[in-house]
Amino acid sequence: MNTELIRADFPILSRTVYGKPLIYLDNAATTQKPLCVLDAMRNEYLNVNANVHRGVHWLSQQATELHEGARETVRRFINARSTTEIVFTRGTTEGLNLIASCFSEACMQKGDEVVISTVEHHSNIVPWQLQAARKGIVLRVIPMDDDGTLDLEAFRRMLSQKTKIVSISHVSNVLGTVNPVEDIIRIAHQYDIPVVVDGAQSAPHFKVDMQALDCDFFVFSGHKIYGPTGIGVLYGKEAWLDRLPPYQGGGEMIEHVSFEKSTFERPPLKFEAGTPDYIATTGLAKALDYVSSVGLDAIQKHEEDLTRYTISQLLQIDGMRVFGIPADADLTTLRHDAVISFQLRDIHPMDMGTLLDRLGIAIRTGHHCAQPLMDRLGVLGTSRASFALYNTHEEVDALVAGVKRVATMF
Ligand code: C6P
Repeated sequence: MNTELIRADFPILSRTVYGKPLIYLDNAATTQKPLCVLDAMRNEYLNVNANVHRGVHWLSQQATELHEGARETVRRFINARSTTEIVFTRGTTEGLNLIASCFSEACMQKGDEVVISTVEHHSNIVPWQLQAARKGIVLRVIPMDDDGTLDLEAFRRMLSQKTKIVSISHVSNVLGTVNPVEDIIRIAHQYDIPVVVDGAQSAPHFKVDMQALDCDFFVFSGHKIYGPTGIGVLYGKEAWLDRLPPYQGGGEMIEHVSFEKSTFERPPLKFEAGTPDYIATTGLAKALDYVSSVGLDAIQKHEEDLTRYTISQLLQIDGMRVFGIPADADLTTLRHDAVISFQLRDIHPMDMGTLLDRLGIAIRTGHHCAQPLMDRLGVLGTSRASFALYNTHEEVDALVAGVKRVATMF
């Protein structure tokens, strides 16, 4: 993988901040966009813009072709069986809200349980809590050990007749740990319990294959995979999508409407009320093609190299704690996603982030929308560096040098 060539596709990476080269290490929050994505979206506005699914006219047909072509690109990217299993959403958060709302309406009664885990992002906690308040459903939480490993035995013991669904992140956005979703899906399916996988932090970093994974739902965001903001994907097995009620009502999700009664389209349109962000779906498809052209295996290898290198360098600093790493971990083979959370002595993450920023280094600090996980770790927040395909070893060296410099200030 030629990182230099790749960086040329992302003009923002050559800008400076405070007169210093930008070192962008906040990719778990959002990634930068390659020119091809921006060009595709601009071209559609300039040359093809028309509402989709509605017009007999030429432009509308062209726009619809691009939009439905994007659905096929997504299908291929995650190896779903059919485009009917691909619902466009505004992002991971909307996908999870949709499932929590529609699933609990159709399939849950008071006292029924949903299983989540300690490492979940708020997006996979709060939507279920909203349903808990409305319907009296109960949240059960898989515990983790101090390294961030989920306790599968506790998970197994948690399952009962009352368990109606399991909703779990593929990769922790704080720890970078890759959760054993294959095991979780296999165990849940032994009890006929469907599983939702939050793929916000996995889909951008390694191959996800819906047919191999066999999860019932999978969600991710376009903006974390080099695509535009405001677009995301909900994959759902056809049988489940058929069974769930619509999420919102409006144009294009109906079959027939009268004042007495409406009937609905089949999935995916049933879940896509109103004019979709068809410019963003074009951008997303371009981003996925871009990722595929570089190759997810190459991206994964590059990011794993960077991650292992960063962890080993950080751990050489006195008083450094890196979260989500077993004490006896072999750093040369550690399976860890491109997210590293750390804490240096008692230096406040906000100070760390602010001082690194003055060196041109963008990291994220705080609770990362995972407050229950912060409680479990016994911290108020962490400093977090996260990588994308365009980051380099030189940038890691700058980060480590920056952290060491901050260390001397306290
Ligand atoms: N995490 C981060 O900096 P949206 O905002 O809908 O695109 O994604 C929500 C979301 C859901 N699940 C996981 C595992 C996530 O990491 C995120 C987004 C960002 O960690 C923003 S808080």
